[in-house]
Amino acid sequence: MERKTITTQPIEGQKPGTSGLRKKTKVFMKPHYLENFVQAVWQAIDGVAGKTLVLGGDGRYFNDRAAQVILRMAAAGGARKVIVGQDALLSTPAASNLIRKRGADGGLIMSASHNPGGIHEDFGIKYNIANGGPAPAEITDKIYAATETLTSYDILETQDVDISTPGSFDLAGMEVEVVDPVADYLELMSQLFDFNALRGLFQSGFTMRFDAMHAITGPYATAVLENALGAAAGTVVNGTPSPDFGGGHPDPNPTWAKTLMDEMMGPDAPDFGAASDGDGDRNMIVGRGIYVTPSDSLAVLAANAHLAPGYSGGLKGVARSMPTSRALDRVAEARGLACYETPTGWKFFGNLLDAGRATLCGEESAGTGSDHVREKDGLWAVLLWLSVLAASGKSVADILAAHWAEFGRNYYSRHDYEAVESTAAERLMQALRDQLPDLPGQTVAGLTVALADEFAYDDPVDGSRAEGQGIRVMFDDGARVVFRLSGTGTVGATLRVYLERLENDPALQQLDAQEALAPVIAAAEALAGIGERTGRVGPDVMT
Ligand code: G16
Repeated sequence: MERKTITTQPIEGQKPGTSGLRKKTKVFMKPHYLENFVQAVWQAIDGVAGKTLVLGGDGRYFNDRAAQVILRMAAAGGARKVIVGQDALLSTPAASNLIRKRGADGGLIMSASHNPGGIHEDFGIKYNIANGGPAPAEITDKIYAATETLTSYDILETQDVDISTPGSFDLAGMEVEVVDPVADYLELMSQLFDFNALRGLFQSGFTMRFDAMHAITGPYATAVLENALGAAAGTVVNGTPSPDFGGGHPDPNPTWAKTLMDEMMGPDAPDFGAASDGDGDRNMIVGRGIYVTPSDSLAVLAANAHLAPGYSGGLKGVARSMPTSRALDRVAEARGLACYETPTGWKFFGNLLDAGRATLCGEESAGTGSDHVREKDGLWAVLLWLSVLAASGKSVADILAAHWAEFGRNYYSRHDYEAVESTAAERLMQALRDQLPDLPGQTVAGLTVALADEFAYDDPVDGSRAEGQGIRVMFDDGARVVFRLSGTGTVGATLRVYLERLENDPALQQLDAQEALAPVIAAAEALAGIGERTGRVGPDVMT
């Protein structure tokens, strides 16, 4: 075993996005690409020497190879210990839990989340800090700066280490502890939820389908739902993680989880359906015959969280990302809870959770979570829904109808235009920005603009400011459209258009969302000229 210093040079474009660095797998496989980025992480955290890190990923193509490189680089850098998931597997929430539980200094999670995997698809890596959450801008900026000046990295020259069995061993003075990826997470869930009540639900004949989409949540969902809670065998489908996610797109939304949607809308639908993404932090919730938007799911969970033991004392406050619908705000207002509006990106919730200002938070992008970890957590959201269903004895459709009758319905949808030519997308955003000062008072496709701005966030805990976080146009009837460019794509630009309209009349709360949103969709087109500027006739994905 020899510690080597390898000469390298900066590689362009290693700027972390909304959630770490995501690139085509083949880009990550290029000489020095991964190594440069990992060395930049070490530099950003003032060196890895003496530190304890957690390491794991969602099992996508290159996960196993990258883990070996990271272990050798951690050892070469003098790390004290790396806690690694067996076979280098860990879901994102499980990694967050391990960082917190073991008091680690941080962790590296190998995932491109919901992006497809495989040699021709995407790979990614993100650094999480000691609170278990994604690195804040202060650190990601340092990582990026380091990638621009690197001249060398340190790595151990040795054979691959065997991480296929739990246990500990020494790697050139660094301890490697291989852990069962599921055990600690299962324990945490059993503390937050009443497993006896949930077992009772399944014993009463309640049926469920969980689509793990060939991704990391399979082993977790099987252990929790089928083994611990007694759900029927076969409740979890596509439960074995595969390097290319079975050739699919592990994004739990009605477009990519179509098989589950079809089953849930069919004549023999189970009572409850759910899906999660590549790295297990996102969730999709579906009832028999009814899809629950992530924004509604967040609001329903906030209104009912007290039904689970982990939240029986009530919530300290709630938070949502700006583009997420304001259904949550209505619950917060009714219950007298503080409600925070943050930019897109889970990292912005970290300070609020750490400071005890919020207990529950969520995003329209199928992410919901609480202060139990510092990441969103797909399976946790499913267990909280099951807790609500068990305690209320109602169906998902009845829960939603009652929720809308009490709080109003925020019709909501996101339209995505993927792989748009970057310059065209930037121009579209700039044209919107240029219109902002003149918009208030104008009527656009029949809707009158009340307020228009580009969202900026001042963190109430550390005072940091994030600007340029999406363009929002509010109409005087309570409707809203938000335009943003995604920070997680790997090809061109993804334009996200977030559409929302409030309906307080229960007689009008059962419409199809696209139909109910038609006036807002028309206003968005009139404002942005999406068709003309992108050449697209319609969105690629509608959530
Ligand atoms: C990540 C972030 C989320 C964000 C989502 C979409 O999720 O953690 O906070 O909402 O991306 O971001 P964007 O709109 O910039 O693509 P994940 O599940 O991909 O890690």
